[in-house]
Amino acid sequence: MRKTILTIACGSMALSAMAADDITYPMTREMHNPLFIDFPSPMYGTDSIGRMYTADASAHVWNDGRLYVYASHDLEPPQGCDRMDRYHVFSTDDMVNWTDHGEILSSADVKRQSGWGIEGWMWAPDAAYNPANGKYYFYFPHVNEPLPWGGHDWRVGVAVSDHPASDFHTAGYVHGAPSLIDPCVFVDDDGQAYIYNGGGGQCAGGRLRSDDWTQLDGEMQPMQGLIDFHEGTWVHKYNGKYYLSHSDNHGSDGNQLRYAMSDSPLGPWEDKGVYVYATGCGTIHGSIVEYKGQWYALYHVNNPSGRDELRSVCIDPLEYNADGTIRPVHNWGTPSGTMPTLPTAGNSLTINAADYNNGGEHYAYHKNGGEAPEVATGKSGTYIANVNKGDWMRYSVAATADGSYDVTFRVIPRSADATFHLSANGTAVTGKIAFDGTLSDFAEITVANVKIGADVSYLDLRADNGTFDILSFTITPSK
Ligand code: FUB
Repeated sequence: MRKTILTIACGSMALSAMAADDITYPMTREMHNPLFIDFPSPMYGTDSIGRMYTADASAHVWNDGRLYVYASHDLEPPQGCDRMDRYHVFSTDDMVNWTDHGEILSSADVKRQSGWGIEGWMWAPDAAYNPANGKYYFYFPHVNEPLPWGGHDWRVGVAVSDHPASDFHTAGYVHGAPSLIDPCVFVDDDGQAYIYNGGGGQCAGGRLRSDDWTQLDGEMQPMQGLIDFHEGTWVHKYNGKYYLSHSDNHGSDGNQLRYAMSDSPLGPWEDKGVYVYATGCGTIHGSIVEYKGQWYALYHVNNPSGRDELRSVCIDPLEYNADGTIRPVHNWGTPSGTMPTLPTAGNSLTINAADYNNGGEHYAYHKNGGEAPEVATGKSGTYIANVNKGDWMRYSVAATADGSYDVTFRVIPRSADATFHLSANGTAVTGKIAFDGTLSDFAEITVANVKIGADVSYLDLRADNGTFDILSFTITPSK
């Protein structure tokens, strides 16, 4: 049996052995997806050090030639969104070595500097640079006060600095912006700055004053034409067209990133579909940026922690089609052998569970607790043992047409409550598959008429509950 424990190292010092006082910023490390996780971060309410969990990445390239990422900060141990109380900024000039510039703003700073806001509640931010005055603007959604009926009085706070990653000072908030989360600021080629915010199905946009990027020029208006908008607005421009990307309300395996296009920065918008499939994390929040001639998509996953309150930012190349539409971001890794095509009538395809994609925590497999899946060998062959709630394995496949398939899984349920499901491109294509009791050897269970679309690129086996071993699954066109 192979069992690999992933170690969390921080230079030569284990993170747990550090104290907050040991951290000196800026610090630079080589990073691969998921990003920033190996930077040390003070844990909530103590002096000890944990991992750096980040979400809601807003990426920008400023005129010093570096790519900057302004991110939300999830606190360990998991506190939930209400305890998010600070922001860090990260940057790179080679896409390999990333610098953590340290904390740039906290809810305590906001209260001290401008007298509003409560502790925590610092959600997805964005930043902008105004070449007319050389100032950097940091926009953040923050709760001014809880409302009596259980809602929140959200404001779009603004902090200003002469530097991209330090010395931000709160300048108040954008008066008149609706009480919504996730501000985004887009600066057009003519220098006009636009601001957006939104959540819970509402998205608004408007202009910032050309002489004061902390204030609105007129009122913000609802953005028209978006489909299934949830939150996380991001606006960018490519080849003269405007793109508004956002998370949706997709249920199984988490939210997805969708986008819409327009000839105007304030719409109306035409929805163009999904460009980042669900990753298993409840939320997703992205940005799109060009750096050194390559476009990138940023988003977050929960793979390193297995928890939606401890997220990690990822970055992957983004490609456009000739008509300006965006191809789904290829973040599902490379298959370990040849990539099988789904079978035609009269044929079947068996995929061994242990043949999950090569790659790593970003896209190929995930074992909750930071271990690699347990690959074991028995009389039936090589299988994956002790698959637990939150674990998943990914298999690249190709489909040539929309199809309906019967899928037979060979599984040993190790606990009576074991359930799992199959997903295609991040969408569940089966319900939760359950067993009657536990078993000592592999048993077959078949789910009939599983719909798999022609666009499918990968299948995920996702454990919903309990513990089971899995040997293989066979896909056969339904009769
Ligand atoms: O990070 C807190 C909230 O979760 C953000 O504001 C949303 O976009 C979602 O990612």
